Amino acid sequence: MSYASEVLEKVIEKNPAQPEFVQAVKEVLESLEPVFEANPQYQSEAILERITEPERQLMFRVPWVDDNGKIQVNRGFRIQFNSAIGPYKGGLRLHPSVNLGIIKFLGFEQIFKNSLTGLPIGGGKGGSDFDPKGKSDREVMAFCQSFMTELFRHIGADTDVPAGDIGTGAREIGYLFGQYKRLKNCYEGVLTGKGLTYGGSLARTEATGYGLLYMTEALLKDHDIDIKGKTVCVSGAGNVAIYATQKAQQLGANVVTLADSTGWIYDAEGIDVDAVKEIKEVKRARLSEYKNYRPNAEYHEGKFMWTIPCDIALPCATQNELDVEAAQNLIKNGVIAVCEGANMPTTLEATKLFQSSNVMFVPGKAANAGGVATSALEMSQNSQRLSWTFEEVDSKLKDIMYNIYNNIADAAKKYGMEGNYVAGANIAGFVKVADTMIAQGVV
Ligand code: NDP
Ligand code: 2IT
Repeated sequence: MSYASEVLEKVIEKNPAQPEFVQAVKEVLESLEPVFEANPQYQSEAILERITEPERQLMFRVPWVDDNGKIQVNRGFRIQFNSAIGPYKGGLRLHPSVNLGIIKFLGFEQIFKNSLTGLPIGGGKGGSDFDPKGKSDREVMAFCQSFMTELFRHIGADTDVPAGDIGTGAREIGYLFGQYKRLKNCYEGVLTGKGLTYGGSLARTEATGYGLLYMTEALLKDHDIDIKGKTVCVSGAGNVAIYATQKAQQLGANVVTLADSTGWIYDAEGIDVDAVKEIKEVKRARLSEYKNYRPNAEYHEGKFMWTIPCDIALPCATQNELDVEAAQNLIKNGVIAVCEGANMPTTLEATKLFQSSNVMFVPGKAANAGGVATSALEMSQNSQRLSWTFEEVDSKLKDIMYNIYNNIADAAKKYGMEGNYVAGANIAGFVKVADTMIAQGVV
């Protein structure tokens, strides 16, 4: 049995009932097989056994009082997965589906993603099964303050720097930062995605979506394809989806779909981003309202939007949203590229189907790395006590995404898997962390 299969078996045995974590580990380990054959030191140093075990796992009670005076209890998580190349870094997800396995899968992905950015950040992730939907601002604040009342002792600007993810946006980061500062009596860049008046970076809000499009553009350019005039399907209707849509439009593509957790919209003339921002960011409402802004658009309940023909598919909602059936539809309709804005939105089987059908496929850990990369730029600005202009940050983001593309393409080529960006991303992300772990001894 190969080293990778041996460790995968142990991971499955040691982490029952964590299917998303096992899925993320399987994808990485399988594509690293040629690296282990060529580099036996990774096995003798037990790098895989170490890298699949979080350095620290925190799980805690989050009690808060709702608007009816009733006590609610949620579960909080922070997984400090790997700090070889820098302080733990990664978002906080607030969604009722959150459990230990989901946060571990996200933290594991984050190790390699953060490595790919070329910046000094380790991997971490956290969150809670708290559902911000339908809660008042006061309830969200009460939850955030309680969550931080435990978390503050475990984080810090040089230790662990959380940020946003599903359900955690500017409002939540504000409440979390306020409570951290109060408890620690210290004004430091302990979170990213902060407001511009208290250490936030210009372009962080846009960064994940914009970065996804810089990656898509780099990929297409390398294959002599112009993104201009292409039809694009985006799923999700949150931070990543909205700014992916905006940048795709700026690059001359036509984005025709978006989706939230209850339904999806099809607008053949192109999505009206301002309307979506008002519905999702200001009103915190459902996409079904889009028809009030654009009467010619269609709204459908459910999840079957991948039946709409497109050249480029950008899944930007959540894990495993794009399955084999969706992939079959996309392939039948002539899709040429799939770039993941969300974390692991494509199932393993659907990913393999795209690859065997010669659809260009860039995994989330490379394609959505622009968000965390810009978070690292926010950390740099905080350390310098300076703020860079939007243009400065955006141009650094673009360079980072083009570099990631070149690095993952080269890594795949080096191991004889040209065009396999899943393998390329895993190899390029892994090697740097693994070599650093060896240099730092058995820790
Ligand atoms: P948001 O909370 O802003 O938006 C998530 C969107 O996806 C919402 O429109 C939501 O619908 C929709 N959605 C559909 N189905 C689900 C589901 N089952 N669970 C959760 N959401 C669902 O999150 P982001 O845009 O920030 O994140 C989207 C994805 O991108 C996630 O996978 C995240 O991990 C990843 N990501 C985010 C980064 C960032 O900087 N924010 C960076 C890198 C990756 P509804 O509106 O109905 O809730
Ligand atoms: O998945 C991710 O990379 C994020 N949610 C962003 C993390 C960050 O620290 O900016």
